[in-house]
Amino acid sequence: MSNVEETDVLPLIDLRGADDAGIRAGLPRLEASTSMEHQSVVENILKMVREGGATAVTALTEQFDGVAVPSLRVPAEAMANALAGLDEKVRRGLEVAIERARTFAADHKPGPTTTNFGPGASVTMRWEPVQRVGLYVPGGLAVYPSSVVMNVVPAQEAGVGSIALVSPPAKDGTGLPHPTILAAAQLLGIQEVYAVGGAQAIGVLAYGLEAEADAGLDAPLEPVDLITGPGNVFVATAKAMVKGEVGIDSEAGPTEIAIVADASADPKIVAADAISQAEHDPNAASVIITWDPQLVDVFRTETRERAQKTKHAERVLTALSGPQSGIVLVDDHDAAIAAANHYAAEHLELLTEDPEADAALITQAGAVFLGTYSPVSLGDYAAGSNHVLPTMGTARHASGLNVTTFLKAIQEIRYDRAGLAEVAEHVLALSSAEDLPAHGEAVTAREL
Ligand code: HSO
Ligand code: ZN
Repeated sequence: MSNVEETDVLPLIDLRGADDAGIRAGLPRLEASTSMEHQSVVENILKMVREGGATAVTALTEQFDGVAVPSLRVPAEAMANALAGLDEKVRRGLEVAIERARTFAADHKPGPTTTNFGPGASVTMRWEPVQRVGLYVPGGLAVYPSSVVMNVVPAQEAGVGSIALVSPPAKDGTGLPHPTILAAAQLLGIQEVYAVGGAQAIGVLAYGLEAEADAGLDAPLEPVDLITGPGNVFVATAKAMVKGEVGIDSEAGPTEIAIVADASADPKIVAADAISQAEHDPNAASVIITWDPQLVDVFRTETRERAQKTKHAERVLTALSGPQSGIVLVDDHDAAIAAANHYAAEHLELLTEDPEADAALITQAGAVFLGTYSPVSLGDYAAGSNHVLPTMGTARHASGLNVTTFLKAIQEIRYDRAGLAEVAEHVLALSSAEDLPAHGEAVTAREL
């Protein structure tokens, strides 16, 4: 693309003069990456889980994680030990995160509503929790006890009665998932935890497992109704494959942050926040949107200098200089808001003169962070909001994890004779228009 100037970090994406369609087309975006190769590997793994049960799962863990797992189900004692060994400050941090997430979630549990269409004619909508939820927690580089909180708390507040957690065994010789993951689960009262990761973990949740004492599974693992939680490309591919048989939250892509910033923004803060999300993944996206050409160099220089000094500089610099990141320069404030809406960021920060007024103009984003003192990393841990949010522009149609993710709506139809008589002729007209006369006859069969 000729309007992209390659630089070290945050390449300039000059969309000045572009119309609305041009702005949409010019925004930097990572291409979705699941290949045929991934699909055939995952298909095979799922088949092995279905056919080989717990023994096959243990063998797959040895093959892919290089870990021999003595007990697929994490023993209660190991859970208790993990919490006992948790650093006191981390425990307090998790407790505050849980408390805030719970207070927030409790506010969103919808009650039943009844709509009356006249005497003897009403429809009620009421909400019931998903019965059993499976939560995938990734291992490896990224160990996120905070994600355990973000997935479990809204499920619990929705009233989900049964939650199973799966996470790959750490390579520390214990055959157990990472201790902070176990500690977070224990803190939340989750007792059903399994040491399994990757596509095989998704298979286990979708199909269940029969008890197999030799594999450390004394009781059967019942299949779940809904799987949530992020994972690598194999996990995402497996989730897409079992979808339909079970519900899934979404296929989460790498983290992204967009920042609309004007001359009132402190460049140090713009840089720190852009770097904070780039820290997750070399494929993470950091996009700064501005209409002040003089700020391009200011933001870039500040970000470069800060990025070079950060602990995970290599990962961060890769993310910041990738084709998914950059500084988007547009003509004016309106165009900046339009760009933010088209981008539909997982996280959108408004570091502008009037973030409150700007927030009112935002129609597409996973979460919006208003002003200097609402950084994304606050939302990642302790704002009370959820950090599992739609990525890759899916905020156009999807929402962040919340209580309703774990609820189903049931519609109850309650008509009496007079209520049915009132509307019968319209049912008959429509059923004959669709050449489905038995539909109409089901109404006239009744004494009206
Ligand atoms: N920013 C990530 C969540 C996270 N950050 C977990 C730190 N730990 C996606 O929203
Ligand atoms: Zn984060």
